[in-house]
Order: sequence, then C-alpha cells, then structure tokens
Amino acid sequence: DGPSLAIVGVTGAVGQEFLQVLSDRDFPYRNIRMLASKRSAGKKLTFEDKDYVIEELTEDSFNGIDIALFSAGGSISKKFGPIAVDSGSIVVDNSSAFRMDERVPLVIPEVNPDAMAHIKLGSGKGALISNPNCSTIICLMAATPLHHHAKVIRMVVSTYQAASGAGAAAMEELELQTREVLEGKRPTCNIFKQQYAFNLFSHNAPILSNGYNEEEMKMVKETRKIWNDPNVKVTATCIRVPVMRAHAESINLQFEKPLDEDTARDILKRAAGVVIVDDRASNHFPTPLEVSNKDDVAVGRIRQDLSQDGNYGLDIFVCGDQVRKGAALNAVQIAEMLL
Ligand code: 11C
Repeated sequence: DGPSLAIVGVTGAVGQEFLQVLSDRDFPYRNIRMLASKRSAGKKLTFEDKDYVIEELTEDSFNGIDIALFSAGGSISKKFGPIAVDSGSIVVDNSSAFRMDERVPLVIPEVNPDAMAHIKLGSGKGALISNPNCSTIICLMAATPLHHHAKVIRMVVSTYQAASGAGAAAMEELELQTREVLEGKRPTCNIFKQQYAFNLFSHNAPILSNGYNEEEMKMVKETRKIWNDPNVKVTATCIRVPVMRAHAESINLQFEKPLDEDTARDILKRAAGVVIVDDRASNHFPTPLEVSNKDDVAVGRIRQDLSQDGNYGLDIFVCGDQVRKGAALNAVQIAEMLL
C-alpha cells in the first residue's frame, strides 16, 4: 500500500536513480507509472521484480497519480508540471523551472522542511515542490548547521562539478574521451564543445550579462530562498571537472558571530546527512570517489580562515554524490515527508 507514483524521465540518469533510491529506502507505493519521451515509450524495464512498459508522457499521464517525481528537463516540467498539479498530483520537480517561483517551496529536507508543511498528501489538491540545484544542496547541507549557530553573512564557493550534472550522455562522453585520448585519438566532443578528459573548464551553463554563469547564479538565488535570507551575500565560481558523479566544493564562510573550528566540527558531527572526513595526520579529506553512491555529504578541511580576525571565518571542503543527494535522494526524501 502507499501512494500511486509517477516517474517522469525514467530513462535518464536521475530517473534511474529515483528507482534505486525508492527501492533502497523501501518507499511504500501502490503502483508506479514509468514515463518518458515518445522515443523510449514501449521499452520494458524491471523494477523490484515487476515488469513495466515505459509509457509516453502525455496530458493524461497523471490521472490517479498522488506523487510525481520529475527529472526530464525544464521545458517538460514547465509544460507537464501544471497539468499534473491540475490532476491532483504533488509534483517534486528536479528542474530549475519553478525554483524561484515564490509560491513553490524549494526544499532540502534537512535544512528547511517547514517550507512544505502546508502541502498535504490525500487532500486531493495538487502542488509543486522544487528540488534545489545539486551544487546548492551539497553546499547547504554543510553550511546550514554552521549558519544556524553563527549566522553566515557571506559565503564564497568554488565548485568542482562532475559529468553527471550534465546527464548520462556527458558521463558516457567522459568515458569515451578518456579512452580516445589514451589511444592517441581525437576526442569526441558532442556534449561539451571542448576536451573534457584530462582537462577542466568553466561550467557549461550560459553566461549572463553580469559575467556569472547560470549555475553560479542558482547558488546565489537558491541559497537566499532556502535560508529565507535575502541579505546573505553569496558568490560562486562553478567549474566542470572530469569526475563521474560527485561534486566537490570549496566553501569560505564569514559569520556574524565568532565560531571556532572545534565547535564547527562538533556541530557538523551532529548534523543529519553529513559525515566528517577530516584526517590531517594522514591527509585524508573528502573525495568524489569516496562519496559516490553514498547518501551523506562529506565535509573536511575544517579550518579557521586566517584572513579573518577573531574566528569570524571558516573554510571547509565538501563532496556529495550529485545524482543521489544532489537530485534523486533529496526528491525522494521530500516525497517521504509527504507520507
Ligand atoms: C550541473 N547543477 O551539475 C548542474 C545540473 O538546475 O538542476 C543541474 C541543473 C539544475 O551541471
């Protein structure tokens, strides 16, 4: 027993991870509708020993659906999200389509669960809930517990983002290019316009008139919305690195009140969904590989920022699985809060 689910974009990297996470967490459901584009309709998939036929996403797909998990890109969400809501479904949307809409809660369950408290499953009323951008989720999982203690007034983030953020095709291209370069061949560049293997480059999101790219501005705007603090100062530089599925971020924090590193470590030790990897003696700190396929965000390099007087600043380094906590796990946790 449980709600009736729909997965929109089930063939994608995040769509597949939705299924994995639902299964890993024994999420209760009555039935699941597997939805994708016309191209994938008719294909079969097996989930928890049951065979499914992938259906084409249409306006009728949401009849009788209680919760719809969307990860099929912004334009699909913009078109079909409101249709699902009109059908009475609660949509958890992984795209950026509705994140900055003030009527739509933008939720990280460990950070701001109250933002969705008014949305009730079984009320017969549909609703939209947005999943934040992966870089924002991974950053705020570590920064928020410290923010609650000493109030962040400024945050400077530099990201090292994995291929998975650009989808399954980018992950395949990274693998292909790595082989090609090692074999002395010219690398295939279909997803990105430049060589990715053995390289890194500024994030591929469009550059805006202020010189920031869209990924960076998502971190700025989403942090303000999630923390409900329009005044927090955030700046970010987002970089794509040749890593498969976990993002890393260097985060510099400036606080309103002093916070020493031992207290920060204690706070992070107790924080839900966070694990500390901070072994100075053996130079062991978070790595993308060690957090891959894991739920927790790893935090290390916890140290006082020397450039700020009186313990008003901290530097930390975080890694989190982009496909899991950055996308599918966070969405399924939101769905769990509806149960
Ligand atoms: C990346 N964060 O890692 C991006 C991808 O707004 O959900 C996801 C974009 C988004 O490239």
